[in-house]
Amino acid sequence: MGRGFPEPGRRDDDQRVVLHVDMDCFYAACERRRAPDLMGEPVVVGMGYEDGETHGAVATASYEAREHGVESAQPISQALDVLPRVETAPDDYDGPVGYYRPVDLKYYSSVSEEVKAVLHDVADVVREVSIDEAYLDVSDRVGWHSVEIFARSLQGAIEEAAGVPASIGCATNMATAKIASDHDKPDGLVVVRPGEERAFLAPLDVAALHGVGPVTAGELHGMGIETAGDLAAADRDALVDRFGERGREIHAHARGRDDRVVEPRGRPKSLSSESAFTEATDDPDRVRERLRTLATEVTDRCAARDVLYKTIGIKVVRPPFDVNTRARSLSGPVADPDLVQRVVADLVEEFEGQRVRKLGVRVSNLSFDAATQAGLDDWADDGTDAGSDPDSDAPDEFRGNEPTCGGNRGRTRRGQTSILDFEPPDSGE
Ligand code: TTP
Ligand code: MG
Repeated sequence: MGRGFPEPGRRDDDQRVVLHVDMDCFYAACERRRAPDLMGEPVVVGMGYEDGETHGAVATASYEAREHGVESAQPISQALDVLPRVETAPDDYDGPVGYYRPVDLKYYSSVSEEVKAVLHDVADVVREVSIDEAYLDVSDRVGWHSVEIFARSLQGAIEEAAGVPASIGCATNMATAKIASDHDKPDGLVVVRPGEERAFLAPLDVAALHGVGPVTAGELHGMGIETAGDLAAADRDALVDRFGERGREIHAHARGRDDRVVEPRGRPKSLSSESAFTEATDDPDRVRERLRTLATEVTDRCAARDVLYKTIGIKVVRPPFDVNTRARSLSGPVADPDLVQRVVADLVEEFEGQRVRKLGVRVSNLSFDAATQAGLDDWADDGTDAGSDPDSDAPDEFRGNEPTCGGNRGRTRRGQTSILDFEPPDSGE
């Protein structure tokens, strides 16, 4: 605070809610997703571990493997020394063994797409940073009073949709959120509330700070500045003398300040909303009403982002897990909420009288150029099953936002859990 009025179009820092999402041992988690037997086992993903090979490095290791000293970027020979392969460990060896897998970037990218789709569904401002990392500005979606439950729900939604675990850091700025996401891995959730930044960072080594690489960290240590707390308390002018403009920057980061705005990068492939009934219903009015609400949520988000869509779909889940998707495509992209409502109402007709547990609305084949909007009268009906639509994603890629576990998840007005239903922040926070 004390920085005067926020610039137009941007909030005061104390009101911003920035999340940093970083997947836990991502490549290893992907391997576990397709081979659940590996759950709880030491898994190493890397190259060069086959017999006869000598070169290669560890891409990542599960936390169980890390306990034995295996880590990213380590020569694979070193990993094999401390954690021999289960397949080739000598008969008389009774130490720990690891499950080694080669890097399959194509598969990890596809899992990453599923994760990113969830992120785009819960936040309008998403900055994709790498295959397993993104920043979200969710200031318009959640206030500090409910950020923890929002982030827990997001972890649940990612796990449900993509089958891999994430750690999340929440703070008023990017630099602090990133450190927070790393602070309690795996499955970590660390919330640094406004005003707590400096105290949270103080005990950490300066090397943990954004902008402090190994060389700078060494120089700072040489100056007697070991922790972020030391750096925050150091004389800023002396830092500027030594490191130039960067001295000012790292001093600010050590104090938990970072003025960077979360600039969006990376685009969603689809936008969807889902919600579950507390108990399955066959009441057509309730089903239609719920779909209207979901369709409005989705088209509002499209409008906010200037997104056009070519395919409109619904998902109908009958108890217990019978997932049905239906979709229709236009010949060209449009942005037409009324049309979405009509199509959705049309598509759900075949389910009339059936018991429904969960519903979803999705638009896909997105286009981000408003100038490309086509006429509305030129429909191409895909038939009823989205699976037959070559442009359509597989049904299990339908993005939801309903967390899987109850307990500490958010309850909404309509009685079901949904992380899109959080109130905007209190103005005072
Ligand atoms: P990270 O997020 O750095 O690591 P991680 O997700 O494996 O583990 P953590 O729980 O600590 O976040 O990197 C993401 C992926 O990038 C990782 O799974 C594998 C790949 N990677 C490499 O291939 N080489 C490397 O040196 C590092 C650091 C990562
Ligand atoms: Mg990671």
